[in-house]
Amino acid sequence: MRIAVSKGRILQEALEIFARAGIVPEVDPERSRQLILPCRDSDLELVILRAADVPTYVALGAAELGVTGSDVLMESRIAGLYEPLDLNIARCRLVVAGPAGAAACLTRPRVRVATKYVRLAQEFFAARGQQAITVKLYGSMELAPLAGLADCIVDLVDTGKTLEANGLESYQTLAAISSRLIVNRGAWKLHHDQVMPVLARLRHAVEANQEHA
Ligand code: PRT
Ligand code: MG
Repeated sequence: MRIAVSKGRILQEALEIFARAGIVPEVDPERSRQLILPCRDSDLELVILRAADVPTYVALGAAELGVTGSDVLMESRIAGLYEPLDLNIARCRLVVAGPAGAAACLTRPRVRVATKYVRLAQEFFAARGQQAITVKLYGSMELAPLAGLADCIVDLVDTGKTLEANGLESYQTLAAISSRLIVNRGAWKLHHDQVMPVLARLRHAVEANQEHA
């Protein structure tokens, strides 16, 4: 079976949980350029992907299992996936943020929002009865209000240091975020006897990880 894992900040914490579950790639994915990584003593292999590509691989069955952020899952809302386990890693919050002291934009009828999470931002402002004019960005969201591109941003915050360093503050939290194990629905049914033991090992590994945190 193949496990698709988000590269970047999720990867290191995911590898720690995998190691506890006895899932250990033969080469170090943080050093190697290999894209398919066979694991020791098993028929499992890891594929390392951009976060947003993980649900696509798993939904289409190119990987049976995957690990990605709940932010990615909420925004993409791809069908054909089960989400049986919260790995409780790469935790952060999805927030509306903007220049310090300018939270009044949350009360105006129209607001310009820069974000990678266009769908979630639209839904948030629509529920408040505000019209959101969204600008889709792929990175450095924090720059948008400073450059006059938007009134506010919808983005992830961990320590809050990036916001602070740029004179911004969080106005409101939309969701708590963590990484999730996802499983292809077909694999869940057809390969139940292969999926279940891996899920059980990962569940124990997550519990052990929590105890040592
Ligand atoms: O890099 P690439 O373009 O391939 O994709 P990516 O940027 O989406 O990947 P990467 O490696 O950044 O990982 C993203 C995933 O990690 C997200 O989908 C989340 O599930 C998770 N995650 C957890 C975070 C953070 N914490 C986080 N703090 N992703 C991004 N950030 C960024 C945030 O956007 C902001 O710019 O970190 C900055 C804020 O950090 P603080 O500590 O200053 O608040
Ligand atoms: Mg990144």
